[in-house]
Amino acid sequence: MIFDVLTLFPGMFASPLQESILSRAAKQGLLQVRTHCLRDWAEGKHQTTDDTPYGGGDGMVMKPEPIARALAALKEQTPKAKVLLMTPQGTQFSQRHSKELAKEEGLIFLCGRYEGFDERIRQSLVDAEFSIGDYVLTGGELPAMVMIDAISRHLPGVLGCSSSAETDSFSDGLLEYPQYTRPVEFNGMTVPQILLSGDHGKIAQWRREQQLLRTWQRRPDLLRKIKLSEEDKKTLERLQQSLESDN
Ligand code: 4GX
Repeated sequence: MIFDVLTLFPGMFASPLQESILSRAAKQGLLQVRTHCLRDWAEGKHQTTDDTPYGGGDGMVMKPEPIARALAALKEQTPKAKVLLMTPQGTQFSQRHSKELAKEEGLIFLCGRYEGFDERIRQSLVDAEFSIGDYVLTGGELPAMVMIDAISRHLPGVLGCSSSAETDSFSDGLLEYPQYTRPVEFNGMTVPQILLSGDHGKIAQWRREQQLLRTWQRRPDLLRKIKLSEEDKKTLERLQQSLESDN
């Protein structure tokens, strides 16, 4: 998978992608992140990439021509690559999108600053627009990194065989069960007895219960989105009743 990133600040991408899992994956040739400075496609002595908005108003707008030239150059190398624009106005990026996008051969991330891009870029040269959440950032660079990270985990070999993207939180639409490691007692708190029992059937059952309970308590919106098995439904009802009788 080739990730091309078009940005005014390529330096922002160095450290997050040169650590840990993504760096190992890049060294193994499983993925490649190539950053490109938008300024390289700008013209004139000052290599200007932005200008004042027509109609007046605050801030600056990114000019269309440098972006169009940059995208044309990148598309020549990876003709099938999808162009993604990072913006608060985009579709909210989710685990489902990360899985779908991991099937592409290449992705080109367009990262904007200021008030964003000239509308004609979005109209003619962009395949999809994504937001990573309802808050305002200083630019599209961090959203691009978030998406590259989430997408990369689905590429074959990136996570290694011991952990898999398919057994994570969200893979079945539920939150994760709580985890414990040594010591058995920490600051007066002990590990649930069942995890020390060695009974793998009971442990699996307890973990499923915890997943259902946590999702119900913290993210009821997720529970409404998935289809639970009859057994899960019964478990959830039992947990809800036992909590009600506690109150
Ligand atoms: N999830 N930002 C983009 C500049 C901008 C404004 C309008 C295009 C249109 C963000 C987010 C985000 C701030 C990145 C504004 N670009 N992007 N930037 N949240 O807040 O994706």
